[in-house]
Amino acid sequence: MYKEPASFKLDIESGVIEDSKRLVRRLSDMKGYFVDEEAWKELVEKENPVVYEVYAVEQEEREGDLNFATTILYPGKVGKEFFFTKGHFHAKPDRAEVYVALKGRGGMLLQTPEGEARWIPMEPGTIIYVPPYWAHRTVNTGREPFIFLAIYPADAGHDYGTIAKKGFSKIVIEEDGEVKVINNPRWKA
Ligand code: S6P
Ligand code: ZN
Repeated sequence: MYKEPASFKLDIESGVIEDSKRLVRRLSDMKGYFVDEEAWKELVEKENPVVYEVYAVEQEEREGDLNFATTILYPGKVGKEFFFTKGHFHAKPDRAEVYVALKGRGGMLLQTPEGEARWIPMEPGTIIYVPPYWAHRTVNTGREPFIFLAIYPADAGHDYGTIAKKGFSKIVIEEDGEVKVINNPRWKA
């Protein structure tokens, strides 16, 4: 009746968790996500880079249990827009989450179902509490891989549909050598 306690090895330098499930997202997996579609197409045809990798340790979907995963989000841009993760609400939208930044520089966009957005910068040591109901996407604003750990309820699940269709109301770009969080020109409330 009791599950066996377990420990896992995280390589802090690479972000890899031993004996976890690896998922790779290439730029071609993110059609429609970036504002500059021409730049997206060009980069997909040229090198189709890996945008991020996830190393996840997941339990059966059961209330009360926990999953965790590291993400390695690579540096890069599509047009002016920094590389980011797809971003999602939880399938059970009232499930919260905790992020711990380990390496590199970046930040998190959070958004309510009504489209109210927040930007929180992240550096090694930053811990973010993602409250229930907020969609979340991470962005690499640096020049090296941005690595973080996420801990989330085993029954949270992922709802990618809304964000895939509408995106976030803010985007994160580089302009004049600066990181800027601006309104998404394609956003419709
Ligand atoms: C899971 C957690 C992270 C993300 C990962 C990739 O709830 O938020 O492990 O899954 O950073 O992002 P995404 O949006 O493609 O799932
Ligand atoms: Zn999540």
